[in-house]
Amino acid sequence: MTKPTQKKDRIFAQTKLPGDFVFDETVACVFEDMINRSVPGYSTIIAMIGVLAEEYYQDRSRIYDLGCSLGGATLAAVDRVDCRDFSAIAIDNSTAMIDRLQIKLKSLPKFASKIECRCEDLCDSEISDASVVVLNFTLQFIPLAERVPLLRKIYAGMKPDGVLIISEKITFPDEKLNQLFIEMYHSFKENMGYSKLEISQKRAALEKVLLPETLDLHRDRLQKIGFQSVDVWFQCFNFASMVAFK
Ligand code: GEK
Repeated sequence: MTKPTQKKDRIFAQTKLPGDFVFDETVACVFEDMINRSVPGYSTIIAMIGVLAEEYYQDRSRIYDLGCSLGGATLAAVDRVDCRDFSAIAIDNSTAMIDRLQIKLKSLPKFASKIECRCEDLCDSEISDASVVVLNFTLQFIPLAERVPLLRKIYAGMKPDGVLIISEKITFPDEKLNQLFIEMYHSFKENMGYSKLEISQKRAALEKVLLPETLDLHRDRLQKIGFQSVDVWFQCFNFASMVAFK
């Protein structure tokens, strides 16, 4: 069995024709490098998802990783609840991502039988008996009108005291702060080795598909749906991660 290789992200290094960003094979084969160099604090967030899963996973319940990509958050969570009898469901609508995750799981036999991979649109997914639900930089790609129905479905499928972890790129109502955090983020990306061309071409490709919202909007929406104790546990520039309890 050949392990899927991961390459350096050079997708936007040459001038490209305009087009929307898609999670295809080209992205899947550089994804680890791309997300680590593009999301400030990604490795910290992944590690802390493991810590939160260990704390809030309830016996005989399920862990859901919605928009799992290559399973970074799934594996961090299951690694921390490994001594308990768990079941995890990793969902993504990108065939390229799910195929790679399934191949990766073949080399991790102790987890393979306990992690179900589903290639489907998470807006159509069934969610039940969940004590830990992860939306790690996924909600931002869901059309705005589908976010409330999706979050309601997640809430309905969760057990009392279960935790939802939502990480997102965010926007700020104060235009000066918004600009400042975007500029700081672009400096971060330059420090991570991306050129100005790569940064601007990726930004243009994401413009219509990654739709960020404010932290206030996230908090209000989650509370209106019924979640309690909602707040941010991580923030760096225009990236944040929140917890919300049922
Ligand atoms: C991580 N959580 O490494 N249904 C299912 N999957 C979707 C949908 C949808 N409607 N829309 C987007 N996706 C991961 C990182 S990446 C974030 C998540 C990023 C999937 C999409 O295919 C992609 O794999 C993932 O959501 C977003 O912790 O690249 O910024």
